[in-house]
Amino acid sequence: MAEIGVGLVGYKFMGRAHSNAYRQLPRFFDVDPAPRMVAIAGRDEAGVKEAAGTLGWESYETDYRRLIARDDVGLVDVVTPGNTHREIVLAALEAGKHVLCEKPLANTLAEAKDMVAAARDAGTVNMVSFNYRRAPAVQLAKRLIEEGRLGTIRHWRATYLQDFIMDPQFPLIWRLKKELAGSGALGDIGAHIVDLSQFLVGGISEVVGMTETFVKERPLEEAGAGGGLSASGGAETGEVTVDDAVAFLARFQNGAMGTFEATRFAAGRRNKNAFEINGSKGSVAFNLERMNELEVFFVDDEADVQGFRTVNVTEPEHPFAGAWWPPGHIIGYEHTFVHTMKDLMDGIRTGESPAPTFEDAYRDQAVLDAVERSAEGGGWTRPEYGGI
Ligand code: SOE
Repeated sequence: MAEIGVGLVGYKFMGRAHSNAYRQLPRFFDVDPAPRMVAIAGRDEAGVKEAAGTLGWESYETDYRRLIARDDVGLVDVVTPGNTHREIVLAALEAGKHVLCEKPLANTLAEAKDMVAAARDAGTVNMVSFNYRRAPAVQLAKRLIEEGRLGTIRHWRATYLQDFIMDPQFPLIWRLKKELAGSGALGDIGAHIVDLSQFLVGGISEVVGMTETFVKERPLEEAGAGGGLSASGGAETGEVTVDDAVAFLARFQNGAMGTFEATRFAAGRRNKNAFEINGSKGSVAFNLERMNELEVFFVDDEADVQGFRTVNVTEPEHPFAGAWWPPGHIIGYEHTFVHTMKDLMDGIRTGESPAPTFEDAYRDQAVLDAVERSAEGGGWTRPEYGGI
């Protein structure tokens, strides 16, 4: 079996999720090439050295440029904060590597445009890790829509709800700084429901939205570590420069209506990514908290038994499901990354970039950009899809 050397840039949460996926992939799927976990890169040598051992990498680098320059690395996987995506991805493409980039592709539409152009020039395989597309239940929803089982799509209704920063004492981490994260809930979790909407329903012609930052000042991270006291003796604080929550309406190019909400202040909702699609012949509903299930309703069911029913998407004929366990033995969040890597390896074999490609992710970025412009007082705003 052929192998491809993988170089992973970043080793925190997404570094762990991607490392686990590379390690598990060849144990459950026939892949050619198979990923070889050659090197992981991070600036902090102690941290990345420990991560290499814990996560199963053959070696580590403290400079991503050295990782990209290695002849034994054919695929560069970027899981760093969004402000570094462009520079790392462009360097990897310039070096002729295949590239997987975590979502969102970039912090701005202009950065995303540069990355699409570089990917076209490089001619290698590119993909963005919008992992929820490859939950089997989401893949089943896609199949039902493509088979016409829902009829004409009328409504897309999605929420992505978290609550991890509700405490005003939660420190000013990188995700709360515009210069590092680009935006808050909008680009982090809103990006997921935008991508799912474009995957399942299609392109968006215009949006109107609003954002809110509920907690505008937070303790600096150093303050949390016992340092950084202000003159008055309290913990030093810094300004939150991104949104805590976003809500927007959308009109899809195919005439469907869309409602979107993403927040980090939904008390009790740890990671609830959920959508419902209503069509002229039926509906589907997905909830990541019940990831193995798809709620379905079809208008042509017999009248006396009409109603939403729950499909347990763990049968061999369901996408990806058969590779794991017998029916009814459920899978989890981490498996969506394994499925992403499976399709990436297939794409590297065929030379075809698997969706979502950089171009797909550019269209996601255009929607995020339009929502930001609308929220800044722009009213109904059109995504600038044409920039590429
Ligand atoms: C934090 O909101 C986060 O880790 C996102 O960045 C991921 O994309 C999402 O899958 C889980 O939550």
